[in-house]
Amino acid sequence: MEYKNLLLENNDGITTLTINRREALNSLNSSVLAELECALYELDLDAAIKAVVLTGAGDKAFVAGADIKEMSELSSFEAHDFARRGQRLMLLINRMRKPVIAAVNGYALGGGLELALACDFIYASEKAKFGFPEVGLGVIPGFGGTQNLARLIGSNKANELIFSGRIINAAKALSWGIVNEVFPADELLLKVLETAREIAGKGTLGVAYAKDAIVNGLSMTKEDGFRYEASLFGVLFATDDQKEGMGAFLGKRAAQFQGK
Ligand code: DAK
Repeated sequence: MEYKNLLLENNDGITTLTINRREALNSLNSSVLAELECALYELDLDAAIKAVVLTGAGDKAFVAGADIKEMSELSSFEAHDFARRGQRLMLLINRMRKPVIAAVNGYALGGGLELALACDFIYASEKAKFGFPEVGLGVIPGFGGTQNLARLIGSNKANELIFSGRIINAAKALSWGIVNEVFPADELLLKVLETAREIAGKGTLGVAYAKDAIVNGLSMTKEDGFRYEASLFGVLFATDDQKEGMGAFLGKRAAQFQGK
């Protein structure tokens, strides 16, 4: 499919998906949301793709939030549709079998931070900036931001960021545990791709099931989570990937996983 607002680049089983709306700091309008949903859905179905990197075009913004211009003119029905589309996208990233890594190269505000938080983890450039300006616009984060941020860093820090609408820099986001690592701007994509390649070399189904166990286990009691983990662990013993992984270890050779 042809995309107006996205750039896709595939290298060795890793797709870099770049949101490309520089004139509006890559902000999310309904057409970007629809394209992202479509692209991620297709990537999830593509057996050749092992990991996805999500980033923003240019050196200023990852995503500067929802498109305020478009949002300000929405009818109630359209706002409902916009919310459902955004929430579907965040849930899709959670449900995807492939890891999705956010490479935050500049502003990640509002819906942009929500998009990054929906990814499996975040690497950032030293120029990155994070915040939830929503309360200053008279609303609250609506694409899962209150839930994902509080689960990630605890409610005290999430409260401070969301109630104040303050914008924090990459160093602070690192110390608060929002991002895993910070790199100089010109190294960010290289470092993200390095990690993506490392993941892509592991058991495809192992990575998919580990993601499933973590994402779904978070909303379970610990005992239910343990039970769920044990079931997925057991299922993996019916796969070629498990036989290949353990066989390669015992045969002292590199494993070649097929994702089946
Ligand atoms: N939307 C539309 N256009 C935007 C934009 C945005 N979010 N952010 C920037 N732009 C546009 C600017 O209007 C400007 O366009 P022109 O004037 O050149 O035509 C261009 O991008 C460059 O921006 P600036 O000139 O402002 O650049 P600066 O370096 O001076 O400032 C900035 C950068 C990021 C600090 C500033 O642009 C800014 O404050 N942007 C807005 C940040 C923001 O408040 N974002 C929205 C957060 S609220 C929902 C669920 C979720 C959401 C909504 C609904 N439902 C459940 C219904 C999410 C809401 C949000 O994301």
